[in-house]
Amino acid sequence: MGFGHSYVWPLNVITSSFVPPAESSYEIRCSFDSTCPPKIQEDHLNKIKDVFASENPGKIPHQLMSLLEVFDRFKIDIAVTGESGAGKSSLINALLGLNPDDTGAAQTGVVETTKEATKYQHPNLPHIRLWDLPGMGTPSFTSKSYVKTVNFDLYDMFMLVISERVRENNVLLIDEIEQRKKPFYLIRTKIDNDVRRKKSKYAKMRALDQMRQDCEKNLKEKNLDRHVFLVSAHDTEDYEFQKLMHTFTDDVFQLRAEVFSDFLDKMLHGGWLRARYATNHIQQTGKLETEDITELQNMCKRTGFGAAKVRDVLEALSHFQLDVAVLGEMGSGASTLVKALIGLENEECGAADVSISNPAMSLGYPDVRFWDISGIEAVMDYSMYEMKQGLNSYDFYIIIVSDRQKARHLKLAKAVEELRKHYLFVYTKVDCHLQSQSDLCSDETEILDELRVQFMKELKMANLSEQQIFLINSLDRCAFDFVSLESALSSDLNTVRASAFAYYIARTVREQ
Ligand SMILES: Nc1nc2c(ncn2[C@@H]2O[C@H](COP(=O)(O)OP(=O)(O)OP(=O)(O)O)[C@@H](O)[C@H]2O)c(=O)[nH]1
Ligand SMILES: [Mg+2]
Repeated sequence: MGFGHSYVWPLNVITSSFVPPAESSYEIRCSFDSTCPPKIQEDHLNKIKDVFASENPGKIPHQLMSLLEVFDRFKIDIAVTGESGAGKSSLINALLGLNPDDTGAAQTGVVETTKEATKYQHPNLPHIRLWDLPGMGTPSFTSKSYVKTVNFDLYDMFMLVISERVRENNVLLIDEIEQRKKPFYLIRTKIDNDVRRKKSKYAKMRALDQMRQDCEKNLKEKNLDRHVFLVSAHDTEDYEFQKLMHTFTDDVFQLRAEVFSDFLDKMLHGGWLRARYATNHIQQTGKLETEDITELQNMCKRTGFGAAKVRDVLEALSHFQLDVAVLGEMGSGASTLVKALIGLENEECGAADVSISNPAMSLGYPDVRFWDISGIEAVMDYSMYEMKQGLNSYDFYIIIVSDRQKARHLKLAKAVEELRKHYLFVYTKVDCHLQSQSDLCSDETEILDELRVQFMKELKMANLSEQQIFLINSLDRCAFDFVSLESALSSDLNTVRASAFAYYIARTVREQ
């Protein structure tokens, strides 16, 4: 019996696209019973159940983890290409969130600037390598030899950058990309230049419309349906730069999964020559280390995984929702913390709209559902077994430390550790703590350091493995440890995703 059945543990949750079933006890079951809403849509789940139907569920997590560990190290290469001076390097800087003068930024200029392909790592997309290619149509990179010289075969996707208008060279590049059956975006940049002198809103709209039509006409003539974005690398808040970023972030997991499964297909089922060619390509481009390729081959032999099965697994993974429980006492600030994490201001539209059975979701944490669970004091009398039962349907936990005397957070953390899952400690309303200590004549840093030291002592005494606490004020995301909380959370959620998925699949197969 989970404590959800005898206790109504208030579950306050915010906006989402998820619509819960209309059952009166839903919020109870969802907070403390292992029947959280499905983490994968039914069609994908059914597919994956078929894939593993004849498998011993006990072996599934290990099999999946060894596949996903290799997949996690798999990199893909995106080339930013176009004519000389089109604005390729400037676009790369905009994608990386850098100014041209920042360290690590791509060099930009009014004369031929990029002379060799240069690799850039996107800070939030660790598996993606962006390549700034030299421009086409200069004496060193003539239109005729360009594709061969920069070697288009090395890249998995292209961002074709054009400025002013679509020229013959651009059409040539489209043909070369198409011949290789690689995806691409057509990015019309320097839009700010084109609309600067347009006085009225109407004239501006008309110019934008004409530019879009010019790009689309060339694609339509070739029967191609590709994304077109009108952007300015100098004004990333305007035009379609944000749309480009979001589309790219959404597309890129799928693309990586396709490139990976395609490689497996060639390696496992392509015949000796194709397999050797594909393996060399993956090694030479550094998409995987040699040991990973060997591990992948052995794993496929051991488990009988083929490319089609891997494709289904990765497809299900791309739809998998991670559930994060934000646990705190009544009034500890759990709701405010959830709102801050998903980027809603307290008074913002949607923030006040707290319903009892929707998880909070945000673009900042794709495929993560935050469950706001306050009122933990009500369940502290329950046994460790019951507590674990209740917590088990979540994948990750943020434990709010509010009343240190009662040490409830320690008991919760113990339960999470016994489930072999991960959590973070957060001390909210640290600004109030500072105010209450203001008569001690210590400075702010001393008070905060003292708080951390005391807390570490408690953790040590309780024999807990977590060694960090984030001191935050949820109403001010720039203050105290909020930024480091966000980056620790992103990195932890990335780490737990694969194992949460593997165990969820095993559980689902076992239950069917
Ligand atoms: N107004 C405006 N100028 C831009 C934009 N993007 C690039 N530029 C300018 O265009 C010039 C060329 O930009 P780069 O980014 O160096 O172009 P590139 O395609 O990398 O050039 P090469 O490497 O020489 O082929 C620079 O002076 C940039 O400041 C934009 O969106 N708006
Ligand atoms: Mg350049």
